[in-house]
Amino acid sequence: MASTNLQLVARNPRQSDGVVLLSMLLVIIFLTALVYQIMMRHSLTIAQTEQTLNFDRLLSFALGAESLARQALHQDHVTPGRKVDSLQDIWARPLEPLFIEDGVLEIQIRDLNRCFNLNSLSGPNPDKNAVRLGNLFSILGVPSTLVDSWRDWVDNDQELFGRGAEDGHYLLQSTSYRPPNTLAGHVSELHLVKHMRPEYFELIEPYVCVIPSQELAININTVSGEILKSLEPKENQALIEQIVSEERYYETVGDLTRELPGLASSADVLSVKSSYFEVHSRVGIEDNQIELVSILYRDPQSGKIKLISRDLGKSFNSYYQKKVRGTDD
Ligand SMILES: [Ca+2]
Ligand SMILES: [Ca+2]
Repeated sequence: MASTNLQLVARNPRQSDGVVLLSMLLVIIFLTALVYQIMMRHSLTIAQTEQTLNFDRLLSFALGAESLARQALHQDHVTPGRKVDSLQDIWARPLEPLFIEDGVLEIQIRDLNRCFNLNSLSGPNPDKNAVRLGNLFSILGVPSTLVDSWRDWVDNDQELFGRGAEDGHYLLQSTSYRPPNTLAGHVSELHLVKHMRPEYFELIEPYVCVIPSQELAININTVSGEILKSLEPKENQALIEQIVSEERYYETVGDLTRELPGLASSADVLSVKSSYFEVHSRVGIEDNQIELVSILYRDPQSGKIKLISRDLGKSFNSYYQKKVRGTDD
């Protein structure tokens, strides 16, 4: 009797239609999920491709800006009569933003011989430069113990200098690391040295740089008063301030040391030309933007430009954005 009922149930047309409908629904759901997955993958691929294309387009403009800066610096060198590098040079002046497609391109060129080369403490005879850096830190209100730790950071030994630190100190940190014990690669390495605090870095950063050279080479036509004072703290401070507040175009170092005789003992680190430059490029198209910092070396004889490094993602101090926002921040 029971088997008869089962046969009746199995043969029930409504039940049979229900099973078919359910099967079709499952197939439809499966196909919908498959199509959705394919579409999602397709959309993701499109988004990734679009992102890559946007980045490539922005990078192309930034590299174009770098090429423009290279050309300007080379042209500046080979133009007859241009004996010195000064803040009056075309490359040193703020450039108006260039409007491109749906965006804007900005370029700023900064002379790296205007600042104190922190790598000048890594040479075989860093004593004089360490004293100069200590004087600068004192002027800026930063403890001179930082000079000791920076000196140990870049010198090629493991002997502690003053209140500095070597491997023994850094390996005991919660995240252990080692000093390079050679030329530093970036000014941000200051954050890693013993005695450093963020507020000190803010004070120091505008006056120092990291050049791939052990030499201290300061361009007297672009340097700040603070660095000139650090070379000889007993020199006439008011006269230094007056000199840097005006347009400068010294053709020889002697022209300056005649005015400031105290700086004659530092004449070997002074110059009227620059060899290292930092090119900041910012490209903004619609909601996308890229910032590129390129370090360039200009051969003082031939004027040939060599790329030292490129770095993406820097903070660009945009004159254009300030103007658009109407703020000075
Ligand atoms: Ca040392
Ligand atoms: Ca060392």
